[in-house]
Amino acid sequence: MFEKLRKADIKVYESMKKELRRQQRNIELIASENIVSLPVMEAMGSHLTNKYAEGYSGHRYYGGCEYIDEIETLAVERLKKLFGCEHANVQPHSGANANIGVYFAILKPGDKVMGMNLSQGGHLTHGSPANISGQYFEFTEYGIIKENGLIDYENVRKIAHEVKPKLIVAGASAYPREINFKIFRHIADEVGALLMVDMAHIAGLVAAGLHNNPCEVADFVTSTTHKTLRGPRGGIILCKKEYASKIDKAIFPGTQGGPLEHIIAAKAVCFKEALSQEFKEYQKQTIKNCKILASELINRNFNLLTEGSDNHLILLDLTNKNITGKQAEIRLDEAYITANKNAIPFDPNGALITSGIRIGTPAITTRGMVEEDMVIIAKAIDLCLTYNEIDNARKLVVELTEKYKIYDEYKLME
Ligand code: DSN
Repeated sequence: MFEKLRKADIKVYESMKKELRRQQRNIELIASENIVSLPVMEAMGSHLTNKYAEGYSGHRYYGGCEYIDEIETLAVERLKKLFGCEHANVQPHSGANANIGVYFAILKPGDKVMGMNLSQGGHLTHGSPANISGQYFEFTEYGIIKENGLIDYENVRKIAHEVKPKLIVAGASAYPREINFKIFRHIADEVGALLMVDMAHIAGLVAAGLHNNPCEVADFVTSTTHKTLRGPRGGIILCKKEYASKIDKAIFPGTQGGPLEHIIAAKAVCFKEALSQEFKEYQKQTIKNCKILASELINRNFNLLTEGSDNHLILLDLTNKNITGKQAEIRLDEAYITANKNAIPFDPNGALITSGIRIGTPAITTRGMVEEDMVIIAKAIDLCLTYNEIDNARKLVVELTEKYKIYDEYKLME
């Protein structure tokens, strides 16, 4: 594979090769990353990128879309089956575009919305002042209970009654516990608000039936397709039938032009994979691995937000380890462990330095790692962050990544 590229553009080829080696050499603990299958990659890297297909299946603004229609219809139908939803749009180029699409469909500039505070687990597109969401709409933040790190549902209710928002956004990027979407539905109903759930992080767990399904209660559900769902980089919107036309118009022509049909084909492949029993077993193992990693880290005197995890991610509070999140990220990287610094709630070090590290098990579980490997990973993290023994940690990492190769059987790049 990639032989033509090697001959045509050695610079790009060499950088891609180095990145593949990095992915093979490192333990990937970024909670929002995963490793796609070769069929997903093949669909992404295909001739479908040649085709313009503005519009939707059966109603395109270009000729020659009959096979594109087959593919996009397949993606939509599989997605509806996967999450049991009434309507699906597979065209958003990303999770951020999916969120903006929902806002554009139902809000006017200046409308009141509620979203989770970014430093307490939310996402930029849930009303951060740095994001279009925070600049065009009047967001009020809710957050967690300082003492236990759990979402403060009572405070969400109180704020909702005060603010009377048109829309409540639920969902998080760094929250290690199951979110009770039914409570959000009750609160939204009490104040006459619409409910949107951004399930990007947990979509794979929801698909496998291991997390309550927001499609049962929310008016709109958005997601990326590349995190726990293990598909190509992209976004989706699911909604009730009554909003189908508004949502479709908000994506095209509202906020996007031509859909990326090569990515939509890869989404269709990903949804087929996600409907399989093997995928359910993978998600179970992802959660199992996360629980073991959490308890091993607690045994090594690490503080975890909420003291554990129900899902695929852990948020480490490093304030007892005399190291910032930024320093920890660098030190882990030196030992070939990839993770990201993350603000902890009420972080004294701010968003650029931070006092936390977010880690997740989706990618290492795809790689085949199991419980006993989590013990080794916890030991390597401890060697880095508590004892600053980078060389010893790196040895443990290299042994593990040699054992669990990625794409090895495909000989992607020699
Ligand atoms: N940037 C993603 C994450 O890492 O969680 C969220 O979109």
